[in-house]
Amino acid sequence: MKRRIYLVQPTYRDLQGRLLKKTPSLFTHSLAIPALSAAIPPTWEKDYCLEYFEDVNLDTEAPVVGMSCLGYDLFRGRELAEAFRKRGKIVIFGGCASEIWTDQITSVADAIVCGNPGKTAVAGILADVERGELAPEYHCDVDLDYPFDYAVLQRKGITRRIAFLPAIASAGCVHRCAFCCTAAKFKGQYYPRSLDAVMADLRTLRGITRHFVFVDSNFYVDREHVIRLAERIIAENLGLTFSTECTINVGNDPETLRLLKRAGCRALLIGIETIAQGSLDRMQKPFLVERYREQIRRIQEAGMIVAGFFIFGFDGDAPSTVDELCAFVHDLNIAVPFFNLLCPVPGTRFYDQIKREGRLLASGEDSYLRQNVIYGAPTHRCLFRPKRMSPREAELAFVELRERLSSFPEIIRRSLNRNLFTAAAVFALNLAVRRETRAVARAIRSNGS
Ligand code: B12
Ligand code: SF4
Repeated sequence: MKRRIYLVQPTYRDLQGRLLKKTPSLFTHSLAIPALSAAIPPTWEKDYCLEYFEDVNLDTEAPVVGMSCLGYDLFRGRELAEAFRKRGKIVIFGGCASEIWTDQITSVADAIVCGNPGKTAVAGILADVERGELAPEYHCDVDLDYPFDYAVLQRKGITRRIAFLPAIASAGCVHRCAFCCTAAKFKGQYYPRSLDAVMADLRTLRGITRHFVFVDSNFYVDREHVIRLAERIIAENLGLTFSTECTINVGNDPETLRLLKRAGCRALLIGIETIAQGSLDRMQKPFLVERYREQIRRIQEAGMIVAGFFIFGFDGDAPSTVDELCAFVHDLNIAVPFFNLLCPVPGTRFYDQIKREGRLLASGEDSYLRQNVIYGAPTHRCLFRPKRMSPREAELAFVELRERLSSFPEIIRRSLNRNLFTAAAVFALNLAVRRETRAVARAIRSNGS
């Protein structure tokens, strides 16, 4: 058989069946295909399709298709898999959604790959394909210890449509928050990536951009790893700036904060989630709300801005919680507040709990497709019954919250910053959040639950 593989990352369909494509630009991009591409043995030819930017070639000459799905793109992946299989192709699925939502794809997948297969595992799977002995499931270790193939993102002007190119320094997370897909996939395991591989990627990035984002689920798990990485970035003087997502306990660590700043870190994206301790405890996120103010202040004093990921709709939340959240974001000068409505994602412990309690409203694929008003839009439909408000009240309060936080006076106040580049970046990100908010508000108001 011909040794050729077609690597596809599908886009999303919205509820009207439209494929979401090309606009708006993306904040960042997944590293799945650049990682896989670099892991394919040199004896195999490879083609790519990042469907958000380009059209899928169903008539590819490649006999094998690698389908990578991270979220609700899984449904589009399933549709494409059916079409490929009708044409006699072998379809192998992987990615976070494929892994934790397997029942959606078993009927269309020749194989489902769990984990992060490196060069050896990928070569093994492809050898099984050649022998005609492909197994229905592969459970691989996490191997990201090799440089990735960024050329995948450099085709067809794609990099120009990504605000911050991605890099990664670790996978997984030691925590097991009940709502989180990373917890569902990694179950409390954390894997630092080899620093040689990370640095090789940063050198590649330096030839393409000056600003990137570490897309680790939680950058601040292994303090020594973070410190050694920061020291290597400083020693190589790459002239890159970056942001990254991590837990708030980094605010207890002034030494690491100082090093991160020197290494080029300009923003930390913190999973704050809620300002109600009870809600945090019920989700098993092990942090103390009473320390938030001090921790956020320390990060800001170290010279980095704090962007916050929040969730609305916890059992302790009511429409009146909106006032408290707006005051918190305002008082603590959170540079970019990202709010999602709590979502029971299949595979998570929160999903199992809500289902057990008879509070699940999601009735299948369509419920999740309703989240796709624009590409990568925030989760904004209430797919379960919260305790202190109706699902409709939760959605309307969520829209009010986002609208209040994305008013122009709020955005301008948040963007004022000594550094011109940072101020411009914060303003642009807030504008993007405002655009999403308007699309979400239209969708919610025009379509009651
Ligand atoms: C970049 C990113 C995005 C980008 C994606 C843009 C794009 N077009 O690529 C944006 C910002 C748009 C985005 C949006 C969303 N995301 Co997102 N995102 C990520 C993020 C931060 C990085 C992904 C990445 O590069 N990982 C690193 C690579 C190396 O790992 P990987 O993707 O798992 O791929 C490896 C393996 O899975 C495997 N693999 C993958 N594909 C394949 C295919 C084959 C054939 C094989 C063999 C193996 C294989 O090999 C790869 C290499 O090791 C992850 C968190 C994370 N760190 O993974 C969240 C994450 C994937 N996102 C998540 C979520 C929840 C969302 C949103 C729903 C959030 C929201 N509503 O606000 C939306 C999705 C919107 C939707 N409608 O579905 C969840 C999981 C989603 C899920 N399963 O439902 C994650 C895990 C974050 C989290 N902890 O909750 N996201
Ligand atoms: S700390 Fe963040 S990445 Fe880790 S399990 Fe909790 S929500 Fe997920």
